[in-house]
Amino acid sequence: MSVVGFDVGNENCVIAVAKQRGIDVLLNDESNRENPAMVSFGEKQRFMGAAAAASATMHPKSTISQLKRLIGMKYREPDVQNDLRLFPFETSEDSDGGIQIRLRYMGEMQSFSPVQLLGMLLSHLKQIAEKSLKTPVSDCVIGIPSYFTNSQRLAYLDAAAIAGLRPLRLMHDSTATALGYGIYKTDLAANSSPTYTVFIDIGHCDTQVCVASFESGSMRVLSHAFDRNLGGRDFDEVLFNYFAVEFKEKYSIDVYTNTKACVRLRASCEKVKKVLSANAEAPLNIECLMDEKDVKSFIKREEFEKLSSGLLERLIVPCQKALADSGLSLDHIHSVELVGSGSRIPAISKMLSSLFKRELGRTVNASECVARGCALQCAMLSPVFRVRDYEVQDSFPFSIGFSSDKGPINTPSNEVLFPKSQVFPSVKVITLRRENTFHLEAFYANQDEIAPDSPSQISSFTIGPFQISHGEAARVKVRVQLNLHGIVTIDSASLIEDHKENMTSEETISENNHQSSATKDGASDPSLGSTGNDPKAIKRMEIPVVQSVSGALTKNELSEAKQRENSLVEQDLKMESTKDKKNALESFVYEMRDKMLNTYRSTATESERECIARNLQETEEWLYEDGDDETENAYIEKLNDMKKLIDPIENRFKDGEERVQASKDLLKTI
Ligand code: ATP
Ligand code: K
Ligand code: MG
Repeated sequence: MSVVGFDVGNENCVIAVAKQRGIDVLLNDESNRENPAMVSFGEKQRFMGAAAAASATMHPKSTISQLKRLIGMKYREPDVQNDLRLFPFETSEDSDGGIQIRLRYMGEMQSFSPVQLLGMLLSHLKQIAEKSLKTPVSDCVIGIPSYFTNSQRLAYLDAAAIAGLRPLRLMHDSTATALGYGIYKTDLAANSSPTYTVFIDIGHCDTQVCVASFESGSMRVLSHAFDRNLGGRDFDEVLFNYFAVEFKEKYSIDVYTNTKACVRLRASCEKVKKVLSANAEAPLNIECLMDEKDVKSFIKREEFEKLSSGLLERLIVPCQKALADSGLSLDHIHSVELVGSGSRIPAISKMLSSLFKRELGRTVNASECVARGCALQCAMLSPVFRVRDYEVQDSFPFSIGFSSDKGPINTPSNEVLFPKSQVFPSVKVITLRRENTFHLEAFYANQDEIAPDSPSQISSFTIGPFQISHGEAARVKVRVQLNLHGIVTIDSASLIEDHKENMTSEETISENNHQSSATKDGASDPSLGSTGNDPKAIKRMEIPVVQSVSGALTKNELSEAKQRENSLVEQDLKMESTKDKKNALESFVYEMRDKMLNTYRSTATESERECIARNLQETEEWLYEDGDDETENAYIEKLNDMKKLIDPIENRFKDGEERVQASKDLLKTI
């Protein structure tokens, strides 16, 4: 069993694996360490990763990237609507308010959900890992942004299930980075005060900041902050708009009206941005961008920095927020680590360096740290691997409340069951008095913490039915868990028989944080099934709990999705093997043409040579015309027909060879 960590980015995916001597990043077929986060549909087959990126400009409307932006989201959320304006593919709203991506495949319009598409991408990453490790891959840890909501987390688990992966943990990207940083920090003395580090990850679409404290043998995340909508692509967009305006004047073309032109200009702007990271100016040349016009321009770094000053300023906000929420001041911070390839713009490190009043640290591998941290965490959670004890405490960035159908559940902190910055996984036990079946709702308690206009409900739970004795309301204990993935669940509900002195307590909440750290066995709690921390209570009976969550697939939907994936895989394989058969025929034609001219020249008769030459010519023409897109069998048949013509000559030639060899052997023995 292998131990794998996946960083699924909006632009790049990285796969890391834990081995006895350390963490390795896996290479793909092109020997690259980064895999484009893309899925592309050709006419009859899908392309993933690097192959998808290669087909992106050819199939702009059926190449999907930035899937993380859509996963677990509702169609009408403002962030989704903003993104959809930029994406070249077609979308629609499904009956549950979710997103459907519509594209042409196998000659008709087909719809796919973001979960289905992410499943394809994960399955591709899994294949790369399996090919490289030569063993099946299932257990893994997958990085996720800390700002992911419950439904985004659930959608990730569904996508992983479609791909046949079993995530031992969905891990916050920055926590993974911090783990990879901390576990090798052996210079921390056991009794000295903690070291505080700020991690800033600027990706393609987002910025995540976290403050972590490190002690010998443990780390703890103190705060997470983020800007969901600020990353490398926003800098591309600044350039895109700049050139779009320029080209309208200079060439009278409006790229906004042309999907393909938009895709190509955006890709070029990203390149310009990268060139500007190392050079004072960068050229931009695109042939035949639209209306058969070539465009030509250039931009200076100074100008780019001026255009992106608003973005640079916005970067300050999550940095300051993370620091404020950590309760630390700037003097406490030992180092600031900048990661994510979006941060390679020189103006960014300049600005952050002056904000934090220091040189930025360079300890961490900026593009691999998330995957490496995930692989480490997977090793720590996996039963097959031994890692030295190291405690990881993460904090949850949202407050979560619970209410019942009798109104809010009173807690000391006003409806909030898990306050913001709660260490998780975490279990809390709610005690309620009820006569019959009741409902509980989990929700985000502070709308300011989640995206604007994002739904605040998380899950609803039906608890019951149950029987009460003496016609009196019974005490029900409900164990609520914020689990290792950051997903809210109810583990169990039980009817409690209690002693008289406890009858006065109406609604209470007790903490049960045995498993607040994510070390081994983090997913199971030894006290599960007991009654929380109330020693006088005696459990009388388990009560059924039915959970209805928004965003998760039902069992049936999941198995349908897996089936659909299987048939897509089958079609891809069929096309791959068709391509192989076509290539085999093509090489046969070239090989035989050569052999007829050389090797078999004297073996074949003139009429044979003429006939075969004609056939080879016809087959070659067929391959370029009618036979360009044929079935696997058509290529096999053609090849067999050709072989039938050539076999007699080949046999005669072999016989001749054997006779020559035999006489040589005979000579030797004499
Ligand atoms: P996310 O974290 O948003 O999911 P990701 O992890 O895929 O995305 P990264 O791979 O960390 O993102 O960074 C990708 C971004 O980095 C892209 O916007 C890319 O253009 C940008 N980038 C890569 N190299 C450079 C460079 N040399 N200069 C500037 N930007 C760069
Ligand atoms: K990445
Ligand atoms: Mg990233």
